[in-house]
Amino acid sequence: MARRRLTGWAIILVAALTPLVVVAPTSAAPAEPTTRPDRVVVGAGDRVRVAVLANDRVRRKKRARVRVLRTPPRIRARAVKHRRVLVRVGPRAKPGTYRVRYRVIDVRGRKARGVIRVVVRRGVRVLSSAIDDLRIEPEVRTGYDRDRFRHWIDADGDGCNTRSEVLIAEAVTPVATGTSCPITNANSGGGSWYSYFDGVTTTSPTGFDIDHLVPLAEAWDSGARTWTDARREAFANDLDDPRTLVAVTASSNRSKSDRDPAEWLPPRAAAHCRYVREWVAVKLRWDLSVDVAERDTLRSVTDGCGQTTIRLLRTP
Ligand SMILES: [Ca+2]
Ligand SMILES: [Ca+2]
Repeated sequence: MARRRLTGWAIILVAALTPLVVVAPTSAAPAEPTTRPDRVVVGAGDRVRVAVLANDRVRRKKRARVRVLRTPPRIRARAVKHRRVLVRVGPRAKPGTYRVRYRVIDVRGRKARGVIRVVVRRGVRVLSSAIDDLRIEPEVRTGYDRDRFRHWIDADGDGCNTRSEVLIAEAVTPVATGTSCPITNANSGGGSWYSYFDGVTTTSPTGFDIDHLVPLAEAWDSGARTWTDARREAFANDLDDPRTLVAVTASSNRSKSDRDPAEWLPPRAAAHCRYVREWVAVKLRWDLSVDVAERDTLRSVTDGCGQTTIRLLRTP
């Protein structure tokens, strides 16, 4: 008890000797609400959610309100949850830049105005809208045979087959050009290649496969079984869209086999967004369907990819 009383006296003594310090109020008024300069790239018919409140120091910002003030013709916009504006681009919107004006009101009633610049481009689709465009159909493997897709042809007769053409196109270090095809399994032509599935670089093409991003069997299941032989050949040797065929390590190609994204994704997590973008682009290009599990995986990966678009390059 005596010890506790002594401690009490010590505290009073220290307090008395401590000079009075004037502390500036730390609870300064929270910063004004700030909107962020936003620019989104979209295609006609797209929907995109845009976060509009940049200042995360606005108190209890969860209750800040957003109100859309004005939208240009062919663009619709409204405030949605989590201080976002849902922008819907009309299917007939022409390429160009449109401005959506809005206002943010924080819990103290203070206001800030902002603008979303909506850049409409031809042949572009927001990835989430592109996934919604995919037809859902049950997949049928009946009758599949890899030989039903004639592949590794030399369509332009220059002595390089499709496999070599892809290696030449994708070489990180360009291959030496010559009169005959410089790429064979024994001769790399001086090129080097990067496999984005697993982050491996090589100067030897023997360790690399040319992957049909949408595997031949998956293409068969999701629509190619009804195609002509000529269309299947065009798909299997597609050099007009660099996403259909991709040079990757043989080990990653073989671990993938004929699986779709619900069953297999590249071992490198940083590659998932690119993989899904390209998968969706190839399926749309060739008018192939998806199954439900595949569509769900495409959506869930896309949720982690931010605002992202794909270029549409449909077959004639
Ligand atoms: Ca050729
Ligand atoms: Ca599938």
